[in-house]
Amino acid sequence: MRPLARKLVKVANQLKVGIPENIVVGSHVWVGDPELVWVDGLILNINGAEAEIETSNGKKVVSNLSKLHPKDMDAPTVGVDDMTKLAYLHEPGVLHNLETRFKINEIYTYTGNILIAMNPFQSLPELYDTNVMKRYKGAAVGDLSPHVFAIAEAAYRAMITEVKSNSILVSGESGAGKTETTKMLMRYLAYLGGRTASEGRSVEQQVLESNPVLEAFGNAKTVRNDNSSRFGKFVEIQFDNRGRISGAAIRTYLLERSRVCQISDPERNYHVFYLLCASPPEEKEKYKLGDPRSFHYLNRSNCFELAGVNAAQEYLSTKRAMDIVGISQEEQDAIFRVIAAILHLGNVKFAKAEETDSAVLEDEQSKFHLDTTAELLMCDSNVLEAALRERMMITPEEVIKRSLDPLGATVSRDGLAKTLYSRLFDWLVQKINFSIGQDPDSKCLIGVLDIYGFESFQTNSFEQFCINFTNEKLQQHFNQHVFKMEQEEYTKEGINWSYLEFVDNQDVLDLIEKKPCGIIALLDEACMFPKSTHETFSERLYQTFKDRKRFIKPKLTRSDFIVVHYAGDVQYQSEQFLDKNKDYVVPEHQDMLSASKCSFVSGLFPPLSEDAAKSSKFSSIGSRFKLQLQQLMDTLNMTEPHYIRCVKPNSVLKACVFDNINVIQQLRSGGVLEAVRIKCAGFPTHWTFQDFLTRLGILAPEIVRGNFDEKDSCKKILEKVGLTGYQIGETKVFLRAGQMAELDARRTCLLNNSATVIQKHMKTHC
Ligand code: AD9
Ligand code: MG
Repeated sequence: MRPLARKLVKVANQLKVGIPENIVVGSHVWVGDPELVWVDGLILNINGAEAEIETSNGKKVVSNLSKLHPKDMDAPTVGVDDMTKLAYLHEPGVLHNLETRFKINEIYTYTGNILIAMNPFQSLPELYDTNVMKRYKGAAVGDLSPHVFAIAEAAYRAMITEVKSNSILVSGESGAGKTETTKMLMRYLAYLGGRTASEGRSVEQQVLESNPVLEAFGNAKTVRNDNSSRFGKFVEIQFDNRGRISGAAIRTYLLERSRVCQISDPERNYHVFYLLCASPPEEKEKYKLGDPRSFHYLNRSNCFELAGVNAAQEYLSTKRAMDIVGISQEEQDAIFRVIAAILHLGNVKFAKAEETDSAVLEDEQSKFHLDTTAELLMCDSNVLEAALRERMMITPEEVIKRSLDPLGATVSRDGLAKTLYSRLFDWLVQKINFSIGQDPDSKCLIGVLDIYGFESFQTNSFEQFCINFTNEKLQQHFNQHVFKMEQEEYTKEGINWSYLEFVDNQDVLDLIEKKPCGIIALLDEACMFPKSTHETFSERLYQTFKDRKRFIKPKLTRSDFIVVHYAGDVQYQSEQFLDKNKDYVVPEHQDMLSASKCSFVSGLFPPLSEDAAKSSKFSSIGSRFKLQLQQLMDTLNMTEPHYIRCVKPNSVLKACVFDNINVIQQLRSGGVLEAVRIKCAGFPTHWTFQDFLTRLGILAPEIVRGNFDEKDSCKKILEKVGLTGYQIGETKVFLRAGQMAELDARRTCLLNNSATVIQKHMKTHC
């Protein structure tokens, strides 16, 4: 069995609560499989605790009984639109149901009130047109097929009726469809809360058009997604007391700065660089641009075009979107000058001076690009060169100028490019917020969160660490919510429950964020101590966390560390943690840019206050992110959450391909299986009295025929078969894990017996 599949099956077995006692020879079951994770089969023989199974893909396998799951032979061939309707709620059942639906283009499925959205990797316009929006308007969740619109509708209705803020949390791995889903949600909310026939730019139009602007500057092609968002986003849509959109605020999280100067094949830099290189000739001339292949920051990869995207057209539509969100022509011009300046800056190369190690411009070309950068930024070219090549050391006695070596100057150049880009991105977000405007009187909002999912790559750095920290936070929120919803259902139905051990991930969060000894605090400490290296930092981690079960020091490395996340172990390489945690603008860069003759550029670098300039304390990206995240959690905690889990059905980004291993892994890291586990630990099967009688009335026809109401009939049937531990609620029967399978086994047995009786009867009479 492939290691991953083996691991997944192991996790799945942990999900099992109790071994169904009804697995006998002739039972249909799900058994672990190296390729498919789960495959269905028929039990041929049972020997003690081992069963021999013939699988539907033609193999004979032997498995321990405890590792098998019963297969529901009565499950509808088109699947069920809510996992909680599955007779047997277990991992293979969940997987099989998703696959069945995916194959008939039913990409949405509920698990209680969580929406699972499979990425179709094909355009399905009929699923999202205005008529569909009309149908969902006013409909309750469950009345119509599962849909993103149903979730937006539920959030909107709950907001109106309960006068309470709601939030919709969209998560999933890269390329799973979060951003597309978010856009659909926003479109639907704009449809519900938009004003008809308004004049000029409406708030909802601005909210919608903020998407293409942020995508142009914050999205890029990666190996996982041609349009990957390289930042997290929380859009807060404010409504007035008549339920109309009256304002909005966008908060963004952790833009990936390193991409500006570092890309590798076949990825790309941020879209806007390529769009600008495809602008009309007069603009290209103005920004002194040409072929993207001529720029170092772009040509480190061989990918310049995106399939199906016309960059020239995209440039124009980005400008249109910028107009709508209120970015003036002058501002747009300055923004594009900064973008072009970054490209030219990347082409400034340094060589070693003849007699010393100092950096000098490599050649005339570098001089040309340096001058062009300065011209575009409206700075002094000599000052720019000095800012790149030299550092001032201020001692009480004197000011010492020190030249950097070529490598140092290159690092300085890249640092400047990253700072410029990230300040520009922040400016855009601020501008959009300012121009859409906030409604101070709004009592209710709907927040939509589109944030990066759990990441575990070959190499994992500070970015992955922050991303996975975010996911731990959201996972805790999710678990608590699922847990609470289950409890509410039990309370509503008058069920006694004293159960549920649910494994919290608080210990991972403590490991990461607790003061004074969490990883972030120790990282800050290392950054403040001048002699620290990534190795001393790692050593400190090893010492501090040597007894923590969520922390592992891997063998054979002196600086990696493993965090045992809820979604799996991730090995982090600490090499760049210290650098990436320091939000530091070189004073020479700061001074040069704040002296720019372009007010836009100088505005990006307001002069530092005396104290800040003198302060040797660095500003920590990790701690700031932690604070931002806490603020996000505080906001979310004040809202009624709705969850959408996006799932990528395959990693080749193709329509109609469903890869079990891929999907299972995402269900697990997205917390869907955790939700199933929480349900399984309580009463996973909730059946209305009527559904229960339809399926299981055969176990006691005399009771069904008797003069009892539905509730009593259910009670009597359950008493007759002698199950224990189940509960009867106000409208539903609540069964423990495995009990439904047990009842079904009896039913099958009865059906088989009656078939034999009929056959015998027919034989005697023929
Ligand atoms: V990332 O973490 O930002 O890298 P996302 O946001 O999860 O990622 P995105 O929404 O960008 O993924 O979707 C990736 C691609 O899948 C899109 O560009 C579409 O081509 C495709 N997609 C996603 N959802 C849908 C859909 N509902 N219908 C059709 C879709 N195509
Ligand atoms: Mg995205």
